[in-house]
Amino acid sequence: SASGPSSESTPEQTRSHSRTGMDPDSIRRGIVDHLRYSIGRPAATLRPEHYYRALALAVRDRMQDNRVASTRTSLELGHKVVCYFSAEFLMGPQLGVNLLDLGIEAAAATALAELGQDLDEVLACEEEPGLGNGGLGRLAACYLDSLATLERPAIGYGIRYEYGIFDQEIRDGWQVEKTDNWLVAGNPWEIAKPDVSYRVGWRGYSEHYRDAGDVDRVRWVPGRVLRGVAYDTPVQGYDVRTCNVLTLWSAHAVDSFALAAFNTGDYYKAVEDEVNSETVTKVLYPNDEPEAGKRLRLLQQYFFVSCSLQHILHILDDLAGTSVRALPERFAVQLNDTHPSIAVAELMRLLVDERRLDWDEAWAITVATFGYTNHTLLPEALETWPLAMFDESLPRHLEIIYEINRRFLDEVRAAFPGDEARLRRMSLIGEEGGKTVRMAHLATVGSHAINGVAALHTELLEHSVLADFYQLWPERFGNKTNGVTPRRFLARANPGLRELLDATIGPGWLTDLDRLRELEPFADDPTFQRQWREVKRGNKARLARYVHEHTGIELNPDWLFDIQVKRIHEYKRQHLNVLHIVTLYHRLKQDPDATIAPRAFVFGGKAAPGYFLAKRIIKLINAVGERVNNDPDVNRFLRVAFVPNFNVQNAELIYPAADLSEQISTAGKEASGTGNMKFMMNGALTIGTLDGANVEIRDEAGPENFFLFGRTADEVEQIKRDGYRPADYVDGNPELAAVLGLIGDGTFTHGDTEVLRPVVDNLYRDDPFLVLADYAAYLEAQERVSAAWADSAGWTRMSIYNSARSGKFSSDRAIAEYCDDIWDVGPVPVPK
Ligand code: GLG
Repeated sequence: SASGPSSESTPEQTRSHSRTGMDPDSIRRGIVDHLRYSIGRPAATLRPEHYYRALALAVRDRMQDNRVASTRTSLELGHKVVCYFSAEFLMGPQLGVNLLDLGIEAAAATALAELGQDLDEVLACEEEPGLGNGGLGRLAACYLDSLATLERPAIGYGIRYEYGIFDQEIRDGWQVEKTDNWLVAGNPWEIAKPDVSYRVGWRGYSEHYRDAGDVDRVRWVPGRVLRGVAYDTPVQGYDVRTCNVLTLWSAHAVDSFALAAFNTGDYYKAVEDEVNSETVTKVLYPNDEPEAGKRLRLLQQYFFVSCSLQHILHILDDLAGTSVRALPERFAVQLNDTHPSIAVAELMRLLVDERRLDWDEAWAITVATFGYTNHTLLPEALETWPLAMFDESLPRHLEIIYEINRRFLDEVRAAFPGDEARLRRMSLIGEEGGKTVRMAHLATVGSHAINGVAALHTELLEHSVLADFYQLWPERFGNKTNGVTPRRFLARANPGLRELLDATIGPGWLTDLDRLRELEPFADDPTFQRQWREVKRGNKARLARYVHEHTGIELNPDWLFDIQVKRIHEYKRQHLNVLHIVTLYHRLKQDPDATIAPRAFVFGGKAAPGYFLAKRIIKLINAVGERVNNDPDVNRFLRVAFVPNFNVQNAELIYPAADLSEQISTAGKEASGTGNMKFMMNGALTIGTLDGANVEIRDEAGPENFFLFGRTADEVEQIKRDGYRPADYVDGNPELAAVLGLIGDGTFTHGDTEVLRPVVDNLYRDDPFLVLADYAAYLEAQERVSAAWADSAGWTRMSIYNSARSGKFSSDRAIAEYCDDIWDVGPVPVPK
């Protein structure tokens, strides 16, 4: 605190204390110091972005003090640490949440004001680190937030991509990708640790040798070696001293290699080696599903996993008297999807080849250390690597995987004698259509706990994709329904609601989200309802300004805001949403006297650059939007906006502005969803299928506060088994036929009948995600939405109930479950 040193403070602490105090004066001094010593520009040339960097550095200093205290407490006192391995961390802008977490938003605003700066303007200068594609990467970021807030020692381990997810521009209705050069202005949050550096091998061969004790051993002789360097970003908990860390690895050339080449005079060879090594962490793969067979992607995965495991073993070595055998007592490693699953083989290599443990002991340690979270059932998303490529890239790891597999299949054989088909299904090596290494199987066999991310998803996992493994080890499986952090997605994103909640139920809800239930008694209170609507209207006006600024489209904040933001994917069915819009357009055009409750449809999301149909769906949305927004017959009732470059920053404006949340994936395809939770917390009602966490959202909100439609996962499977014929649905529904006709006949594309043809043809001939089978039910549910919207008090009550009952979807609940059931890590309060 600013009031001065406590009695135990050393002189050194006293100094740092006053330098890093939390009052406006200390913060202002911190900013001024950093402007002078870290930014170093003449005062007359200082712009808001310089104040942003100076404030960020001043905030980071304060977090570093907490970080030092946290490390001391957790490591020296011998507490277990959670290590979250993830190829993606979609952290979002840092300054706002860090101010919130430290409780210094007002103090920072005052300090800046004294320097003639505006906090909001300074906040807007931050370039967000887009080191993730979507839900999976953002989940990792929410989990780091909750781990720190729940005072659990934790390290996030990942990759410091030089280019994150591409920036999306919309030109003539098409997505255009631009590289995301997020580091170009520097990143004030990270601390480079050139001394925290590990060598990572690649290619080469393995050989037998005799060690000093004349024991036969195997070692890997890599053909190439890179160096990983740690960059640490502090992760502050909310209203606690705990500050954890996100360690991201950056690839460099090994100095000695470069030197050797230089000495022989081949300077350019040396530089080239540096360039090649650095490509490993150059760019994030912009795909939800892995691109099978991309060697660089395997190298990225192995690179960060190897650095991270070496770092963990190094920390163990540094703890005097701690043997590597204590690994599972001191560290819990969670594999976020299969991307880091090569860790199972790498840890075995480190323990057996380098630490010389015997196989059985090493295996027991490995299984006790790892947990595996599965995030998808889509078959194309389950990672496999062509065997030949894997062998060439990681020859020693392939040998280890063979040995793991040999022992594992023996176990299966003992449990299910004579079941050859089962052995083939469960093997770590796939045989169908060219041999492959099955990474989901490796992760499953190497983990003591395996979880799905929503109740339905876990259930499907246990009975379809991983059914054989569930039958062998039912006790290893469990569900951990996803959650999202209310700090960013409620308090930061929705300051109006935050204030109303504080005033209505008092503080404390932000770390105990179940307390939102205390809103229920106010659900029908006219005064509270009016305040609730005012907050929502303010959020809608804020989004309308943003949309206007970025698209030129005008939205009326009094209309129903119907929003779908997420990756563009056939299974998420943005095109089903468009069919509804075109249906309304068609009805209004057919009948000049028709009126409907006015609606603003808002879309946002990126398509993987190589995903042809997803990019056509973006074009479809924009084409329909252009026509609708400019046609006076309909634009009194309908508007359609596509928000370019959906990211964490604009997401914070979008979720709080929604009246209606579109969660309309084909049942059985969306593992969980997390956007659905962010909308709910902010008082949106959901129109959705029984898919992913929608099921639990509906259970919590109450079925009367949720617009349900569509085939269930079982029905979807049944329809597919019976031979789905989408054309039958068109033949039986003249309105649907007319709607598809409008899309195909050039109505929305200035007469061009080719551009949207692939979307129509795909639906008519194939429709793998049952858009047409669910169309009628979707329209009927949308009618219920419109009817409910007409009753303002009724809608407001439902909106309040949705927020009030969203407590389950806090990432604090999810992380508490992981800590209790999988990691066995309790709170470690760091003294203030
Ligand atoms: C996946 C799934 C989402 C899930 C997310 C986090 O598709 O349904 O919510 O992980 O578990 N690739 C993803 O985003």
